[in-house]
Amino acid sequence: MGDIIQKLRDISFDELHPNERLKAESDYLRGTLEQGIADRASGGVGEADTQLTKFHGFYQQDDRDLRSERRHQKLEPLYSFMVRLRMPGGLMSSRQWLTLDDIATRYANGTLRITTRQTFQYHGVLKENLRAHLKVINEAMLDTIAACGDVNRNVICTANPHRSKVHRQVYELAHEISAHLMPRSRAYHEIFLGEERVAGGEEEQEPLYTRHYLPRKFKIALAIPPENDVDAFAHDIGFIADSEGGELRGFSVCIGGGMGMTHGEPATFPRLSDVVGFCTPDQVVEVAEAIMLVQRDHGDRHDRKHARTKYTIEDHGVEWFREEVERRLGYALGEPREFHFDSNGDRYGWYQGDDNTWHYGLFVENGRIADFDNGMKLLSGMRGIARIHEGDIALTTNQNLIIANVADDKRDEIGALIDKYHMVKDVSALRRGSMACVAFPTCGLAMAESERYLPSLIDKLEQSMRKAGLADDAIVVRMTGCPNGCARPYVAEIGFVGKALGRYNLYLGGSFTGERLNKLYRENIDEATIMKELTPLLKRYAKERDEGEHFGDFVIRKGVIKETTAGRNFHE
Ligand code: SRM
Ligand code: SF4
Repeated sequence: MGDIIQKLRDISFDELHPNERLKAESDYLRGTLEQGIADRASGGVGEADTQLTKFHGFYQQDDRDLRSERRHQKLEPLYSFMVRLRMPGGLMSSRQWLTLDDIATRYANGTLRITTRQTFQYHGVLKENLRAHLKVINEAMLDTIAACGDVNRNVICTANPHRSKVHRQVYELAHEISAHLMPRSRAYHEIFLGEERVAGGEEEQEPLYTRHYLPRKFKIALAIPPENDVDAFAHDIGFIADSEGGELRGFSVCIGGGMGMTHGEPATFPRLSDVVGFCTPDQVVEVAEAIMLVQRDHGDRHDRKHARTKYTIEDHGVEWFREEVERRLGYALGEPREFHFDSNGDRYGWYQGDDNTWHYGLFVENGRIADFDNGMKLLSGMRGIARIHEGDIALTTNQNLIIANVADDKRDEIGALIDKYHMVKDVSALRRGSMACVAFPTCGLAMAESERYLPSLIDKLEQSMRKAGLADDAIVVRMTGCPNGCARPYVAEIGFVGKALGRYNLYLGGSFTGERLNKLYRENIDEATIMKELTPLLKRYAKERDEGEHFGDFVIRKGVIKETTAGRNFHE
């Protein structure tokens, strides 16, 4: 713990980002949250506490569709909270599903939102319902601790542990990493679950994080080749499983990935991680800890736009970072193993795992589970399924879900419910490979629509695809409402990044497997221009592609876009 305590004691908080004082003086994430939540005069909490709620897994938001109307009426913004679960590996029982579904209607906006990090978000939770909401989650043996904030976030892994022994082992390791890197402060239990406070010293309260926590969010993903559903290179740490004959041998270790950037600020950029070594399964938790602690002690605490691990690595060099990690570990990492990915998408429909049990992959457009006006009743349908399904339900990092380990005698019944509730539309491969972040109306940072808009843009792109003879072809398309990159758009073959209402930057040339960044192709364009740009390119792709060539590779081979070699030349 020495490095950070010493360093931060020597520096005045005035020299650091204001959030640093806030964290350190928050009494281990308590702040004035207790009072703020109890105060009924406002629907929100105090400014400082809005930062602290994140560490407990929820965000103060206001309805942006109503923001200006309420301002005109001299009313405070219509505050509510987005609540995010910590669910490493994204697995729950049917029983847990039913509980989570119940509180979506009771305390939130009646929908469940699968996120790109394999968990659920609730939107529209009012302050007076927060405690009750979190208590029910706790009773279901789940929590929201560290789902947001400057800590290690929800640990993600290739979906569905019931598929094979390796999937199970990797899932269990995701849980171990998550548990090990959890903040130890009891603030959450005291403020929201009514636990009595027991005084404790610094080491007791936060042995890993100290009262300073991390400079910024920190993310870990575990991938099982040939599937790169988690986009292993887009996170602070990526662990890529190496297995032989169904036995897990260890992980290639990747460090320094991240997506976020700011328009017009070339010092910010998405970056893919570097593969720096190998560790065995029993080393993976301590390796994750060592990497996180190097970042804790050397990450930038002045400028939050420069505070992720990717910038620490850019500033100090990847070799230096690896040596620091190895110094802490007391041993060198092994040689990375070879791996091969063939897609970063999900599997759909019925399929069998290694032990022949059945699983059903369900496409959920942009992760929103609701009963829609068009007759598709995902919420009611999943409720019906959860009532009879004795296995588990798994979430994916592509915002989809899997009805996992289905008993043989339940297959027909589940199939009938899928039909009854119109849960599966005839969806093109293009739509199945698409993903959009939340954006309006809840996201405070959105510059353009995303979840509410992408489906209609896909309608139009589907027409162009059909006309070009590409109706059955898969292209990875992702959209975000701002450059923060929540749907990992910079690794998509076609990426749309919001600039202003109705306007997007268009990125091309990511790989089908999530292993290459795309590049800016056109800036600040509207829908008509998007279609004008993409329609001829799709036609050309249909005519001139090589056998099996993916769209992202094609645009590079044809010189439409220059290849990126890593995050570093993203802006060139
Ligand atoms: Fe994100 C901030 C939603 C995954 C990069 N993200 C936000 C906030 C909380 C807006 C805010 O700070 O006020 C968004 C809430 C919107 C809402 O109304 O729900 C938000 N992020 C999401 C989700 C729900 C998108 C989705 O449609 O699924 C994802 C939740 C994941 C989870 O369960 O934990 C989500 N965010 C990501 C990812 C993808 C990933 O982690 O694999 C990224 C890019 C990877 C990375 O971190 O580099 C991502 N979110 C950001 C950033 C930019 C961070 C940066 O380094 O610059 C922000 C803004 C910030 O932190 O300042 C952000
Ligand atoms: Fe909001 Fe931007 Fe993230 Fe989309 S990418 S959810 S608009 S922060």
